[in-house]
Amino acid sequence: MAEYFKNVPKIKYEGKGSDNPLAFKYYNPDEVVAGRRMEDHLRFAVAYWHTFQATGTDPFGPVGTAVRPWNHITDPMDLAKAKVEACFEFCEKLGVPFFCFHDRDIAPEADTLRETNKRLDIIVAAIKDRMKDSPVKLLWGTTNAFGHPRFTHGASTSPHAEVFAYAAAQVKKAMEITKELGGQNYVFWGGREGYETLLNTDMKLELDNMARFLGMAVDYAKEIGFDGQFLIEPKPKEPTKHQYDFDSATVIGFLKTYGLDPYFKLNIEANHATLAQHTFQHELHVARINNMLGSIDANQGDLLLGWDTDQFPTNIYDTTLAMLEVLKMGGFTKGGLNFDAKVRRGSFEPEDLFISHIAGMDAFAKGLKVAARIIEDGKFDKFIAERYSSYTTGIGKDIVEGKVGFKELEQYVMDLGKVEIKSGKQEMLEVWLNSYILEE
Ligand code: XLS
Ligand code: NI
Ligand code: NI
Repeated sequence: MAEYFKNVPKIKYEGKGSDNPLAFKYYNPDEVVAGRRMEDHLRFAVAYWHTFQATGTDPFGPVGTAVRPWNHITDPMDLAKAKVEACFEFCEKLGVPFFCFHDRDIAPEADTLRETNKRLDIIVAAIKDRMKDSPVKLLWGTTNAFGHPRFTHGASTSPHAEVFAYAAAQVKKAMEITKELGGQNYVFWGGREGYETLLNTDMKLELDNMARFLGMAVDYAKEIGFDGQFLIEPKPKEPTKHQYDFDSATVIGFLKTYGLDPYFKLNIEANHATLAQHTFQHELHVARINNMLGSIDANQGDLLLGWDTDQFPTNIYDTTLAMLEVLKMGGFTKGGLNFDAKVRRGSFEPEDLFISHIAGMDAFAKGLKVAARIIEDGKFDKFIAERYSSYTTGIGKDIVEGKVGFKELEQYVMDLGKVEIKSGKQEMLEVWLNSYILEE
């Protein structure tokens, strides 16, 4: 078996003092935090598309910069097979337990779906074979129904019924292979499900069709006995100007409108949150309080750039606040932290693939430890409980218990005089947060 990353050894935990770029400073898989091993809390995944497919191009540099150990392979199927080997070697050396893929990442598309599916079957067999003697598993599979020109106007929201049919056939097959590989989730990211202008768009039909499509997916999962979790990944824009799955709140509303909410959870991506003018924590929180937080695409954007830069997550504030949400939901069950992130065009050496993942894993390990301490201390929870304590007695309790209406409330305040409110103490709380991050 060929070794692709010859200069990189198995990555080890060396602790805070280490300055070895190929070692973990915080991520120590067996360390127990809040009653669970770090590895089991974090459930990291490598994204096939960024790590094995991306070549370092950008809109101004169509020629890739990435130096990859498979760059000399020209036959597309040989290349696809080599990448399977490279993926398992990479995940095993990093100690990442999962990977994620789109159907078209693992096998190149052919002229007909029949031929394409044959190619997929060959690669799926190779993955299955490699899985036999590897701890690496599939976190989720998905479909690329946005890259091919047929999907220019969308997939399930295309104005062309044949495109809807094509997308359905593609998702059917992708669900089958995800099941075959033991995938724990199946993701729907609405590639081009959105629109550019209402001058040519029947939005109502497009939304109804998107719901019909998801309903068919639910039916087919039942039919083939796929028990993975279905996830929808919100994103407000890009590639279309108005993506239908704008943010957590929009997706939850959509699912409820069409009665699909029992079958789906959300896959929240940090960079999509900021594109929607929300924080990552906001998106996670909205999903969590609706019992819809399923999984996370762990990356970060650049607030000075208005697009999905998919950078590796290194911001400890964000990872801390994110892990707070994950711990508060009781931890991941089927989901995990998928690095939907790519190295910068300037970071073109193979080694950078390891360094960037290590950076993200350490940032989330640190975030996990800080979040666990915050929860254990309970200071923030106590502050919030106190802030809303007026709803636990008297008129507040009556409001919560539905015992009063406008008339009773008017009567209550009519002669009340001055109403006392308290400081929200935001800055004090921000200092608390800083202290936890700096001390842990
Ligand atoms: C694109 C999305 C995509 C999904 C999977 O912005 O993040 O990579 O995660 O289709
Ligand atoms: Ni994503
Ligand atoms: Ni994205």
